[in-house]
Amino acid sequence: MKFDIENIFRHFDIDSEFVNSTEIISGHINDTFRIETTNKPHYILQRINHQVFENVPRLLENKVSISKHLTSKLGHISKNELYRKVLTFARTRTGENFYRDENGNYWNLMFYVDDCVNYLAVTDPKLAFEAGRIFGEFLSLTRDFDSSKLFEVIPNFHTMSFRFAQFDQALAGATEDKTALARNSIDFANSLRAEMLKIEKLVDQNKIPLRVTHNDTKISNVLFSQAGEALCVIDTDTVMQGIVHFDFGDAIRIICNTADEDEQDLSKVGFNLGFYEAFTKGFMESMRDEISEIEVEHLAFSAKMMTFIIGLRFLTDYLNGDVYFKTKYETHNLDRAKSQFKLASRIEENMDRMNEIVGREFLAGAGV
Ligand code: GN1
Ligand code: MG
Repeated sequence: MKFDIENIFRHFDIDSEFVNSTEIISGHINDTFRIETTNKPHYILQRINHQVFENVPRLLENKVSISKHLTSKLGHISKNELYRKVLTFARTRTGENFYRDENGNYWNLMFYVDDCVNYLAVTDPKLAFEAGRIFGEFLSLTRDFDSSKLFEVIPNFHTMSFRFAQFDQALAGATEDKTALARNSIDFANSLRAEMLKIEKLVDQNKIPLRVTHNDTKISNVLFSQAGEALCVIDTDTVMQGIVHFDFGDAIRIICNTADEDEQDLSKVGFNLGFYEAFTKGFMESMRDEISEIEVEHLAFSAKMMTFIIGLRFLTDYLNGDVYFKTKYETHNLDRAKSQFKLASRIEENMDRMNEIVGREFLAGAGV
């Protein structure tokens, strides 16, 4: 899709002039552009996909209120530092959080955080540690935000039974060709059904607390300083009420994968236990006092669960004819599903060690 970025930018209440724009291609859902202006700050302009997110104004309210909350919690740091640690949203000339163009597209504008680095994969345990610390910090800083006030931008986003129901429906309507090609993945998904529903049961029994969660904790959603310090968590589109397992598990899924999310050569898909250990250390540094024993007990398993659930969503989208995720070729979603399911198996092979590490890091420093 072609957009008149300069014209869209003009609707925001910004003094400096537009110089140029570059598209940032990484997410699967929205369209994102970096805008250079005559003065700093530069900006990030984003089109929020309103096919995926049905109520964009409410989504933006979530994002802005979470930023406000983080700002109030970090009130002690300088303004310049704050801009690097919390997403700052610009308003339109009419005072709104978003501009709606003549085609019905919703746009929002954020300050660009200068001089920072963003990774698609982790290559160093220090980065894994820092990512753990910052995702943990996001959870601990939002602990006193009433999560029931957040709008549910995508209902049942990480609800396993709901994702299975969507999968069952897609399977019932899929072509024979697709079903045949996806046979192994379909069988794998079905074989893990009971195991994958166990955390949801605990939530239903109120044994696991609900809190504010980010829900898309991939490593590319962390901004780092040049020196390797994690500064800021970005992409707060899916901030909603959730459980700690969503954020821990989804982060591990990306950080500890030795291959890309859509790797076709499954022999490359492995699990990096060293990065897992580093992430867990960082995470516990921020969360040790905020997390209960029952949550800790299932933390390692959450990596398998979150890897599985995205695999299931990719598989469902493949069977549905690729209506949700952006794809680059015909079997892209199926390849993503296979790759994620492979990773889920690799995680299972490491589960005993993963549980040991979580337990040890939880106790480290506690009560001493
Ligand atoms: C989507 O668009 P992006 O990359 O931020 C998806 C996440 C998936 C991710 C897989 C709203 O996120 O749930 O984990 O792709 N977001 C939505 O890479 O569905
Ligand atoms: Mg996202």
